[in-house]
Amino acid sequence: MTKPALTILLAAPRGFCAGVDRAIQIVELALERFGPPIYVRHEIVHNRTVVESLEAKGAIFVEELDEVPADAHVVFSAHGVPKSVPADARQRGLSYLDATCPLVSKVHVEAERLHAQGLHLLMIGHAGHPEVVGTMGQLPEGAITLVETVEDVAGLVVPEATGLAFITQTTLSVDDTAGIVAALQARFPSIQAPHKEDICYATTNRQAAVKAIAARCDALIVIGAPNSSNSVRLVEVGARAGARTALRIQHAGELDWSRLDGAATVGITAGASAPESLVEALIEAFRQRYEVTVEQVTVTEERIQFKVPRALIA
Ligand code: 10E
Ligand code: SF4
Repeated sequence: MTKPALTILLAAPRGFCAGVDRAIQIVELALERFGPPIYVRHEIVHNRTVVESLEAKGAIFVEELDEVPADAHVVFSAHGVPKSVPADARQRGLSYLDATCPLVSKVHVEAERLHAQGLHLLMIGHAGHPEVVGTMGQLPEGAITLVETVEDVAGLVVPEATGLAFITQTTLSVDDTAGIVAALQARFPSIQAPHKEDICYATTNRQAAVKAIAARCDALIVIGAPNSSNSVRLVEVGARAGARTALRIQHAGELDWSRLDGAATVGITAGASAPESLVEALIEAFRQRYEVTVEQVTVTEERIQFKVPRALIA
């Protein structure tokens, strides 16, 4: 039986960003340098394939420092940690490595700088996400107010007679955030914006690549974990930009093929924490069922790389 024809539009850039690459390298280098086990506080990045491959090499993932034995090495995840976490580690005499993405650390530094100027901060982000917990935890309790939606803006209660500034999570929807910022500026005309955009280059580029293919897609498939904020945003962006169906899967095995019935063009992308091997396996699964033509659509080339801490370089 002949297979039906299918065009795959492959979004580029997709998948690993420089911060994820660096964080994984930190765990791998720590395993080589100090030997297993290396403890990692929280999933190093939000992806089971990454976590399981590091576990196979001797990493042990925990949620809190009290699960780490006294003489162990521990790595903090790419999402960043509140100030209390390294303080706690020092107090317990633990050796720690911080795999926080430099672009998240940049927001941390910015929060401190704005706070030192006497400003009250509004953080645009998602409640409970580890990056938000980490960034809000750079300042004393009450110094930052979280804003999740445009609707939140009208009801915000902020200290009177204090200037305001806003910061954001790095992985937000560029368009939704612009809407929230506009609402903040309408209500608080003198609010200060970050020196440089907090939404990072990888988030911006992956969303732009999805927008470039979405209108041509009968279905858009995003590879990423349910707790991966940037991956979930890519599904929303794709649906809004015209993909007839937009869905997220962790790997090819999770795909419900019935959702692709009648599809002639399928878009594929991957969140910043999803390895390219998962994309390759998905394309291979398509090849089993369809006569596939792959067309890569590249909106920009990424060359950015971050250095790993010196202490890990032999
Ligand atoms: O849930 P997120 O998108 O923040 O995290 P992720 O691990 O899926 O992707 C990497 C993004 C980081 C570390 C946050 N800037
Ligand atoms: Fe860093 Fe952006 Fe990647 Fe987050 S998504 S780890 S901020 S480069």
